[in-house]
Amino acid sequence: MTVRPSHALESAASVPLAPLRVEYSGARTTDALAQAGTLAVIGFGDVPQAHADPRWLRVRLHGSAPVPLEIWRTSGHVTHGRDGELAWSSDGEYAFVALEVDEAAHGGIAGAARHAYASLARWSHASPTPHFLRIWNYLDAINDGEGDTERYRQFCAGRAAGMNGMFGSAYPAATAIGVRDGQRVLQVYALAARVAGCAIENPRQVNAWRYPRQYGPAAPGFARAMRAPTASPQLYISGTAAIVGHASHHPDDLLAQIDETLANIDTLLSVSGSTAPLYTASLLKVYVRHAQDVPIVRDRLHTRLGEGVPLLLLEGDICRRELLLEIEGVHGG
Ligand code: 3EB
Repeated sequence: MTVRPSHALESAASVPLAPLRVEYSGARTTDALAQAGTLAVIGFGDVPQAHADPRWLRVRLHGSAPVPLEIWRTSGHVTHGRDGELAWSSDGEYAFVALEVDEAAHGGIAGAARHAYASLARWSHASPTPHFLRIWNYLDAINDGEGDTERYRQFCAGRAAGMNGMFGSAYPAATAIGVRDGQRVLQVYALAARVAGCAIENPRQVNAWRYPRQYGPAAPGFARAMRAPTASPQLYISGTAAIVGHASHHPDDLLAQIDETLANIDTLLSVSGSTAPLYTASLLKVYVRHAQDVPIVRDRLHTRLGEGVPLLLLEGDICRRELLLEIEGVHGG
């Protein structure tokens, strides 16, 4: 073993990371897991959940056509394991960490969210990759319940309690989407890194963590995007919808919601300093509330962005009832 002088160890903290390679792939899960450098393989819908590998995760959302796998790859040597409820993998630069929390064991969705985030916080404190860049949240029946009892609002309250100030006002990028299979199991997974990223907010939108009280007792703790700690710019774009200021726009107009969402994402790209437009070097994951809207959304995105942008389209519920779609993505790297 080589003992490095301490100044080298100190400066290691500021050395940028190689970009994470993210792709949507028609590969088979087993083959994807067997490839060198695979940090995580995320399957959607009906893919068989036959893998005990902690890097494998199935999200309970369906597409109208066969949905590709999402594969994360690093250039380092990946190790993986389980730590209580947490499944993890890491190459020392990046980490994938995931958990599933049974709501009934925690008194409901708020308790489950609190438990999930407290678990992630505990994990990060002991990890060489303590900085969360991006977090995904999937919960059943997200719009059930009225007013402050709506399950999304309860989720936000529990998440805030579990985070317990760990992020200050520098939240990771995030997605929170509703599944519809009646399984009251909260699924949370995250990308963390050895070096912190830089949270990006959108001047067209009120910062989500400053949403006014009318949207629930606890504001959602996420940033609009996260600039990864990479030398070549890489941006993790949070779930983005037709919200301007803090209000939803175009409640009954799918095409206008798509265009407003793209305007929000374009603004994020320019704020982040990206010199490449969205239609290059991007992967987009699109959540659509109504199955019959999926082809319309696909066509509109092809018209606006060209056919070259990899799209992963899923049917899922957005956290506000009037929102018909949400788009997240990875840009650059
Ligand atoms: C919005 O802009 C739409 O609660 O983690 C998008 C991304 C949304 C993440 C979250 C919610 C979340 O408020 C909803």
